[in-house]
Amino acid sequence: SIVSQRYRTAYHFQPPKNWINESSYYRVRGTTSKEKNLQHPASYTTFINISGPMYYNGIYHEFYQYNPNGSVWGNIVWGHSVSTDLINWIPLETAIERDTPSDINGCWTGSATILPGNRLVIIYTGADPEKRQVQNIVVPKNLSDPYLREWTKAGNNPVIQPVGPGLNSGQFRDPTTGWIGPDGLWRIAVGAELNGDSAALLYKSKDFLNWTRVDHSLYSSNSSSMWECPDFFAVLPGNNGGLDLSAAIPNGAKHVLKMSLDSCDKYMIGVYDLKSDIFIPDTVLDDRRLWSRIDYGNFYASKSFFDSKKGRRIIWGWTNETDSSSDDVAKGWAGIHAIPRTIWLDSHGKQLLQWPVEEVESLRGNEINHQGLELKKGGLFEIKGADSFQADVEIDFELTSIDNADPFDPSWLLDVEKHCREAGASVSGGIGPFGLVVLASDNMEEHTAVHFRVYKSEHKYMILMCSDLRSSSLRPGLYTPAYGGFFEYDLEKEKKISLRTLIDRSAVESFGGGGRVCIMARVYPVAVVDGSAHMYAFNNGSATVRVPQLRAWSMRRAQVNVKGME
Ligand code: DQQ
Repeated sequence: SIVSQRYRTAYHFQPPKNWINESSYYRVRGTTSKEKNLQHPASYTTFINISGPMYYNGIYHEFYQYNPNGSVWGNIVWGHSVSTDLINWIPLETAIERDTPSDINGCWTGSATILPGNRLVIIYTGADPEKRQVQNIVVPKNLSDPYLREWTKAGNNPVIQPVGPGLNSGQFRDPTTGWIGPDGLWRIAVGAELNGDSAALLYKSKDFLNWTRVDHSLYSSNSSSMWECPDFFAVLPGNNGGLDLSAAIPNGAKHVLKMSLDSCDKYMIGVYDLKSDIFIPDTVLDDRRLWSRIDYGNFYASKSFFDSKKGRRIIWGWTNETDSSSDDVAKGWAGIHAIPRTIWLDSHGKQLLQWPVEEVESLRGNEINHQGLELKKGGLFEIKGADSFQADVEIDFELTSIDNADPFDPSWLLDVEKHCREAGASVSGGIGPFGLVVLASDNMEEHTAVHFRVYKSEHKYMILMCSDLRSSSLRPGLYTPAYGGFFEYDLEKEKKISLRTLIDRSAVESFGGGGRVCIMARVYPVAVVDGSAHMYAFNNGSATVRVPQLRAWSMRRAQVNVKGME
């Protein structure tokens, strides 16, 4: 149908047509997936989060969770696609099916680990006949198949049972990639509820098959009761090269613990103490609303992996639909994955930075380039010539003075979305808002704004970045928040604030301040049609802002899970 074509993304990872996501709605709308399912006949499948991403023998693998035979969340198995460039994907047959007692009620999230001798193993969560969550192993059946289509389950599955005092057997899932300790033993962490706290439980093994639980957690917190999809990896401050967890971690490295909760992915930076085998965060904030986020928009259950081809760490998240369930039926598909991002630690060791993998630039065509623009208060510069539905835009904003910055109020950090609603794109401030308006109709009735504001805190500057969806569509019944995040910025040293936005029909994925704040969003414009949308750089702040460089490209369509002739 028309609806399905106009919102279907052109270069984000998504399932083949007629596959649908069901589990998203209870996150954003407060309805249960069950309620949603009751509204529809059982004739479509469920597309959920990423599992076990990896690079192995020249091929990138992306596994994902889906329900092959029904509209009810459940029956989860692993779909599988492969790629040589992380952008174009070939769909393959299901990799892990529900066919043993230890996964009969679902093959849930897991991770891949490359063992010495280039041996490959995946550990994943299964739901057993009693719906207890257990951890299972699969290995490739035939290593001479470059795509690794078939997988063999270990005879001793489940390799980890949900046993031990205080452990909730229904909240015990999503094992991490393994890392090797100085004693030569493998470790993994598993997300769990332990005595009512959220925990990353720690397990050890010699051979990746026989596991023992370590008597303490890698880390736990009483600020919530469960973490999904924990991710644990090492990073070197200021070095955008990734580290391989299957090798010894160099001195000076820090560790990151990522966890999924509250509909978003949060992280802590700290030190992994090898002696006591625990993760010690640099700062512990009791109020989890203040924890740093991988992405401040629609992005959940991400997984990272070490890419030995290019020596980088890549993180990947899942983005659900935010239109209505009947729209999903009309579209015949739902759910996408964000563009894979290189992830690394800034030189102060305080904040993760992310950037779309360079391969996405291979889709760029038709470069638009402007230099030396000046945006006075109320200034609006139309960016013409690029495909406004499929574009990659990079803008540098340069402040002419930082004296006008309004004072920062730390209480905004508790609810940044509220602040973005109050400090919208048309509300003038000292410095900012300035930024980008995309998918705008002729009269601006419909538009999505991505913008910055600069605030002065005691000894530093705080930059607010918002991705405001409130006017993104004239259609009712959509989830249209004003997403937002803050980052610290040394404006005395660096006068430029960069914005990069990937526009992909119903996706607007933005990277502020060189990847300090990332915001993934879904939009469903209706007034603009192909060729009719406008794109602008704007400034509504009192202080003039310069744009030393603005580049935009039209983005070609990628081959994403295209079956046969589509
Ligand atoms: N969904 C999976 C779990 C994971 C959650 C089940 C995250 O393994 O914790 O489909 O979306």
